Amino acid sequence: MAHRAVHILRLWTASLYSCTLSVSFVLVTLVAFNAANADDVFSASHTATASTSMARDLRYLLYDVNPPEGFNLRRDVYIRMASLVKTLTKDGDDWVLVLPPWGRLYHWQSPDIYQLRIPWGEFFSLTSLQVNVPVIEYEEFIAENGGPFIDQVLVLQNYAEGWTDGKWEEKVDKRPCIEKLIYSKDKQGFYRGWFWGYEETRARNVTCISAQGHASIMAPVLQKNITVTSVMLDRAETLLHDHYAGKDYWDTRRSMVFAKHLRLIGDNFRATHLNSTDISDSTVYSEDWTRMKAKLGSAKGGPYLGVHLRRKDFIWGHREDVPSLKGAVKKIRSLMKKHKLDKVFLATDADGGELKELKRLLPEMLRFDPSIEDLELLKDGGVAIIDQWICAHARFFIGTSVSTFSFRIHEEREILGFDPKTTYNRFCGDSEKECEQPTHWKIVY
Ligand SMILES: Nc1nc2c(ncn2[C@@H]2O[C@H](COP(=O)(O)OP(=O)(O)O)[C@@H](O)[C@H]2O)c(=O)[nH]1
Ligand SMILES: *[C@@H]1O[C@H](CO)[C@@H](O)[C@H](O)[C@H]1NC(C)=O
Ligand SMILES: *[C@@H]1O[C@H](CO)[C@@H](O)[C@H](O)[C@H]1NC(C)=O
Ligand SMILES: *[C@@H]1O[C@H](CO)[C@@H](O)[C@H](O)[C@H]1NC(C)=O
Repeated sequence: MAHRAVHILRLWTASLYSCTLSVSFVLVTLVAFNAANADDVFSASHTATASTSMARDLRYLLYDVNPPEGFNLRRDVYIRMASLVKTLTKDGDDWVLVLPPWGRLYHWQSPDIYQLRIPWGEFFSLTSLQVNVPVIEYEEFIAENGGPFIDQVLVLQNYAEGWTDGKWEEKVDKRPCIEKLIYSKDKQGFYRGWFWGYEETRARNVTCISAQGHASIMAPVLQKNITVTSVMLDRAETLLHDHYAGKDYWDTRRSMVFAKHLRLIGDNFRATHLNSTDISDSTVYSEDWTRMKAKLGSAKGGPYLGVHLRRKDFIWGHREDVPSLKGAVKKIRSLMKKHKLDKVFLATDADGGELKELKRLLPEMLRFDPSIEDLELLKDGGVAIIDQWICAHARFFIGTSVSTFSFRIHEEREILGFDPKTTYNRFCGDSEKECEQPTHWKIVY
């Protein structure tokens, strides 16, 4: 429990610091921030402690993802790992999923902000996640495990020979590592690696596994071949979904409730700038995700157009399916007119120069633009979530082609009960011939 207390203390200090320094959002929000986190932290700790003392053979599944992958693809990999844990526990074994701390993400570029070793509780509601599968934060794992040691790291990779005979089949085999290991042995014979910035973490053993198939293909390996207590799957994105958009997928997705303080800040922005409240917009949210079962078309949404305009690496490749700023603004204006909306909320990762140009082309656009003090508190991940939350409550939404950031907004709107016509829309490239619109994935309850 000790480090938990420290964690809470740290959050308090951060908040107080922010209050005195900045004209922060709303005091109420900050208080809620602490309450939400403290709540989550205690219950997580409680659950895990209870299970350790009772179960004889509690085992830990850790995982990490290819470093360049962004926040929202990582959220998708979580769903695959949760699915694997469900398979493992179905067979009567006691497994807990250790949440990989957030940090050093390629897109989190706000300068001079400490963004390392961020626990999941800062972005998601841990109590909500735990209703779905047993999860704990990494620091809790260290405490329960008696130190920063991971028994076995399995580096997942494809097959060196590719698909044999061009035929797809599900398989998993112990194989020599194809790429150079990003782990190295220290003087004591332990393996050192990135481990989310926890320099003191060590692995006792690292081996490579070629895997081709859905996440649960790893279950027999983890049950039979490997008997140690803690196993980490690195490059976990190698594994596919057990059943994309099936009930299990949606259960996990629905359990990924954003942390309350972030939702409150988003709601406050909606109320202040967009005349949008849950009651008037029919988007009433239940804290308990298992009770959220809104009928499609029941949500009305706030009187604004929600836009996710992905830039940066999406335009550097001169992709055909991404519009110019001019093209995007033209589409935004036409949608505002068509849906009789005079407000537009824009979420974007556009850089300084592009933002200036956007402001010139679309002076009335509203953005969530935190002060540096608020950014320190929320971090790039929190700001991204607030952007997504506001877009998720718009009467009409348009996103960017194949952006997982946009996909996660689609899902959030599906959960809230929006008519699919208002959700599954994307910008087309200026000269894109066949501009296929995103697929509607219905929730399976
Ligand atoms: N706040 C904010 N961040 C964004 C936005 N678009 C992209 N980003 C950042 O860029 C990252 C994009 O990576 P990812 O989430 O994997 O989505 P994808 O690359 O669009 O599929 C996000 O995680 C954010 O950090 C946006 O509209 N608002
Ligand atoms: C697991 O063990 C079985 C039986 O000993 C063996 O055939 C198989 O190759 C092993 N799989 C891996 C991935 O090590
Ligand atoms: C490392 O793990 C592999 C695969 O589980 C195992 O075959 C090997 O014996 C282990 N090495 C050590 C030194 O424990
Ligand atoms: C805000 O929305 C309500 C309906 O929900 C409407 O009656 C009111 O006129 C709106 N206020 C403004 C300032 O647009």
